[in-house]
Amino acid sequence: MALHLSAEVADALAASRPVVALESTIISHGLPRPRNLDAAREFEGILRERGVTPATIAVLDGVPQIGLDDDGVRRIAEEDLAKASVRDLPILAARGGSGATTVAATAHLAAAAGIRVFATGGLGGVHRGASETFDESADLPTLAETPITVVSAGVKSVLDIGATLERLETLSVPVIGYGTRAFPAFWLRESGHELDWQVDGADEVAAVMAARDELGSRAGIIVAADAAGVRGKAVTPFLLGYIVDASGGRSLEINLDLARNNVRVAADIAAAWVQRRTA
Ligand code: PSU
Ligand code: MN
Repeated sequence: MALHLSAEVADALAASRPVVALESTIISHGLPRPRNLDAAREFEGILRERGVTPATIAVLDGVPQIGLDDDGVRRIAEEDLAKASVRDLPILAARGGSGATTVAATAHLAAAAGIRVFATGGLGGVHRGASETFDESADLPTLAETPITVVSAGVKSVLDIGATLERLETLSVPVIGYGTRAFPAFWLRESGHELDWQVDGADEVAAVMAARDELGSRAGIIVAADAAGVRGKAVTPFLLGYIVDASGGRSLEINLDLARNNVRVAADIAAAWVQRRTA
């Protein structure tokens, strides 16, 4: 599939400068208008401030875009775009259609363009009741065969976290806590699931990425970051507050905080990766 790289992303990759991929489904389907447009610009701004080139990914008029211009960012925020996972990409391409890419589709396209680090909010995973419905996001099997490091605040809060972690184990996708051994439950810092591995900085993640390459693995790496979450005795008041305010407000701001933090962590990892490779 022909990809279109924005000039700044193509230049950054050619010059071995750090690049971080960003997904568009969180903008199109995960955040309300008009706040989503500010958020899309803000995520890009956080990267630029750190000297990292943002590559927001979407399919526009049949062409997978790796890096969007101002008009492209506006389109993913304002148009009613299809939610596009990996299986939808050839259909959109053949028909000249447009779509906002999920974690799976973003990871697939970013890796095809040579991008190694990706920041999102929460991953898809195994839905509750999946033993009956088989509803498991394509995010999981895609990360089993897509060499990219994804920074997330765990998985979407409505999912079966234990089952998702079991599937990631089966699929041989490393899951590493960033400064924590507790797998976050999106809004909450602790899901009750302990991870096997913790790293305490971006250099350590870059070292794992390098070792992954040397070992010939094709799997992605999930880095779980939790900085904005709620823990301990704050959990119950938080949940009550959330139930009172289920229309948005507080949960929206926490969603944004989590995503911002993931973008910052991804920026550090992308910089550490480039430094390691060019050292
Ligand atoms: N997490 C959220 N909001 C979202 C998503 C994840 O809190 O909108 C999106 C991501 O793009 C993820 C996708 O890849 O949902 C997974 O959807 P599905 O379960 O249909 O594969
Ligand atoms: Mn599904």
